[in-house]
Formats: sequence, C-alpha cells, structure tokens
Amino acid sequence: MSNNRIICLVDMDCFYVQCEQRLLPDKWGKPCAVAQYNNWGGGGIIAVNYEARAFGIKRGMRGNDCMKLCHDLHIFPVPAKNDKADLTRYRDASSEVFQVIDEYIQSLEKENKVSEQIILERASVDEAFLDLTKFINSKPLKLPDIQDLEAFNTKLNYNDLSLKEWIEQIKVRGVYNEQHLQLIMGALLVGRLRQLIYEKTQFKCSAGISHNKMLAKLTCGKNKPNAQTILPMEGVPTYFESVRITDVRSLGGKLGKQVKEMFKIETMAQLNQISQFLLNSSFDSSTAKWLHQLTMGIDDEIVTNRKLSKSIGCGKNFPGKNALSKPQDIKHWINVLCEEIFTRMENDRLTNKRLANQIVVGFSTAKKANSSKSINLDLVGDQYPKTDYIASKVIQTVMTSSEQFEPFQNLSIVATKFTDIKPDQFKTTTIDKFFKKTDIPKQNNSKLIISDEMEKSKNNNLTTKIEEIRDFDLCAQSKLDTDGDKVSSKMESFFFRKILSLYDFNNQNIYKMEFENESKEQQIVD
Ligand code: DCP
Ligand code: MG
Repeated sequence: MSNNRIICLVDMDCFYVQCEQRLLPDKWGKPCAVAQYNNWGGGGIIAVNYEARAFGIKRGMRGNDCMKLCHDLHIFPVPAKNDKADLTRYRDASSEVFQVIDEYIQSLEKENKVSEQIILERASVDEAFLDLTKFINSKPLKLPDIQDLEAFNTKLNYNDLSLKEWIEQIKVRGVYNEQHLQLIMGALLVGRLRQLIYEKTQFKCSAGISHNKMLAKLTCGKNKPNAQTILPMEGVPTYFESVRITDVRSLGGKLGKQVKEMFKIETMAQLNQISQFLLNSSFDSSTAKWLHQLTMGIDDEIVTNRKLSKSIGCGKNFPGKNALSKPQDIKHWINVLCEEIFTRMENDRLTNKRLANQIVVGFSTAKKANSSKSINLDLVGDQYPKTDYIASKVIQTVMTSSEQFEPFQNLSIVATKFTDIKPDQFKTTTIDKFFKKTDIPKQNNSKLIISDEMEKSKNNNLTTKIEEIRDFDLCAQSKLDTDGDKVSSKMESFFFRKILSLYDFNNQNIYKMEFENESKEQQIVD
C-alpha cells in the first residue's frame, strides 16, 4: 500500500543563520546571511534567512553582490580555526535539536508504555525523518480541533483547498478516511515537537507530513518558514505539475538530470506521462518501475533508525591561485584536516560508542574533479590509531596517486563505515569514570594523578586492561616524565595513551588521576 505509513520530515529554517542570530539576538527578524570565512567578493553565501530571501538573496551568491540587493543585510562570517571554516557551532546546535527530538520521542513512547514505536532518522545537520506509523496506529483515531492544528501553522497541499475546507469536507462526508485522520494526527504530533524545539532552542523549523520520505521532504519546503504542510495522496497529481524532477530527493543528481535531458521534460507530472514502455527501453526494468512509481508519489524507502550521522567529514577548497602544488603544503593541510577529523572521531567514539572503519580522502584537480581514495583503518580493539598515523596514511595515499602533479583545488577527509563498539569491548567507558577533569592549562606541566578508586581496582580490572594494551607500548614516544620505580612501563604506556586521547580532543584540559598509596604526582611535560 502506498499510503499506509505516516512519515514526517522536520527541517530547521535557515539553520546556520538562526544559530548566529541566537548569539546576536538583536538580529532576529532582520535580513541576515552566513558567508564562508574567505573574504573574496564578500565571502560565499551558504545560508540565507527568509527576510533576506525576500530581497532575492540566495545561497551561492557573493556577499558583496548581496549587499547591493539589500543594504541592511547582516552577513555573519562562518567561524574559522586553523585558517579553515570551523562548523563546531552549527554541529553543537544540531545536537541540541536532536536531543529535543529524542527526548520527545521517549516521552511519547513512555506515555504509551511501549518502546521503539517511533523511528527517527537523522538525514542531515538540520533534518530528521520520523516514521510515526506504529505510534499513530496504536492510538484511537479522532479528528482534533482545527484550532489545535492552526496553532502550529498547519497548511494543506491538496489542490487549492485550505486546511479548514478540507477538514469541513471530511466532516461533511461523515465517513472519515483513515489515512486522512492519520495524517492529521501526525501533524499534531509534529506540531508539538516543533513547538518544543522552539521553546528549548529558540530555533524555528518546518515540517512535511505525508506517506513517504519523498513526499514528506517535498511538502516540507512548500510553506517554509515556521510552517508544516500535509500532503495527502490525492494531492500528488496536481502538486507534481509544479515539482521539478531534480527537486525530488533521489533524483537530485545525475539520474534526474539524465531523465530530464533524455525526455526533454522538467516536471514530475511530465515524467508521469512517459510510457512504461519508453522508460523500460531507456533504463533497466527495476529503475524504470521505480521511476514510474515515484511519479505517482510512491516511494518505499524506509525510515532507518539512525540518530547519528553516517559520516564525519571535513574539507577545504583551494580555489584559483591558492591551489596546492607543493608537497609540503599538501602535507600541511592533510595534517590540519586529520587533526580536526581525529578530534571529532575521538569525541564521537567516546560519546556514541562506535568506530569508523574507513577514511575516504577526496581531492580535485583542474583535470579531474572529485577523485577519491579509501583507506581501511584495520582497527584492532576499541581505539583509533594516533592522529600522526592516520595523517601519514592519508599523505601516503594522496602523494602516491597520479594526480599529485596537478595542483589540488580541494581536499576532504571523511570518516565512514561506522560499527558499534560492543559494551564489553568498550574498555575505556569503565576506565573513564576514574578520570576527573581539571582546569590545568595546556602549557602548565599538567599533573597526572591516579584516583583512589582506580588504585583499588588496579589488581583486577585495570591490570587486565593494561595487559591488553601491552602491544601498544608508546613509552619511547612519551613525553611523560615518569618515575621508573613507581610506574611500570606498561602502566606508563597505558597512561600516555589515555592522556593522549583525552588530551587531544579536549585540547585545553587534561584529566586528573590520583595515586592512593604513593600520593605521587607524575608530571606531563607538554
Ligand atoms: N549548508 C551549506 N552548504 C550547502 C547547503 C547547506 O553549508 N550547500 C548548510 C547551511 C544551512 C544548513 O546547512 O543553514 C542546512 O541546510 P538547508 O538546506 O536545510 O538550508 P537552510 O536550513 O539554511 O534553509 P531552509 O530553511 O531552506 O532549510
Ligand atoms: Mg534547513
């Protein structure tokens, strides 16, 4: 059945702009944009709020051109670190939003005394799909007050009917269409979620409520900002007269372009008119069938239970004369990117108890855009190798590729192929509780002290862990100023590894441990 699921998409409105406005509240309600940190032409615009869009300002324009369209435009530069964009602010804000969504789902399921009824899929930094089917099916269906829906700025995407007219029609007919009621209940649930997101984060968002991912995504954009739009199956044929093929999420790339050019058409309604015979003669049978179903608003793609992003990536462009031609420059930037990615991978490992198994290095040259090479990390156990090791592997891979003779116009590194660390495998979670955060500044010969608790368990738990890491004796590289009598070399290597990982991603902080018996403070000389 094409309409037996209730799928929603929640998408934050002009997300990066809102993140900046929250830090500078004077700017709420005023035309604003966010520009990439480089200054050429006033920076490249990557996010535009709706007040600025009214002046014709769009993503991809240069800041200076935007200022000509709107003199009052405020342009926020993307924060920069190590001479490259630093997106931490937006990622953190995204985590806040997902935390609210997660808590909301948990509260609904708790109320219903069941778990895993609602599926949440993180689709991007500011988008989430929700499959509400099971939850809604477990509730008695009833038509809510129209005011409740209007309070959430709910619209209808069905010919030119207003929400009110549609609901009146439903009432008059007396026989309620189950799918319509389910959509309306979905809209109420998502409306409450949007309100909660606003209350907890100050961010406004929009939502699409329909029967599958394709329709939810399309209809979400229909009445942005700060609105939600219901698309019933009956609304699809008329709506698709105005939907461009390449606006459909699975047709945004090469295939969509190919379809458009092949049949000289623009819209989904036009694609619907292409006969199955013609589609079959142009594509393999499964693609042809799938394309035809899309044109009828049918999309079977499931909402996957995924609260975390599938990859962690960072990159930098080197346009024009900034292209990297010298090996030392390429090495420098690979090191910078690896430093960033490793910090985020480590954070992710500890927070989300998972490990990336592959690194994909991407680069473009004037001759060849978007080359990529994969590196398997060949992980043993529950930890990553050191940043230097990852960086050297990346450098080796990139420098031995034939493209090295062409200057690099961009470089990117993406960590991917995540696997969960099984609880019994994740040794550091049990060890982490022994570490206390301290505010000792980086340059200050920070202290390494083992806690009482750690000492007590030294003979069982910890000893095993130390044994397990004996193959990683980093003693020789260690900057740890050890007292050989007090600390065995195995212990040293363990501490050094531990300190390294904690130190690396906290950057400014070091973790503090205390010896019980010796009350001896070991120095880490930075
Ligand atoms: N983004 C980016 N570069 C792009 C697309 C997006 O840096 N090519 C960033 C900036 C956006 C954020 O990701 O604020 C979310 O992307 P969206 O496509 O959801 O765009 P917005 O949230 O800005 O606007 P909208 O209200 O249309 O969702
Ligand atoms: Mg958005």
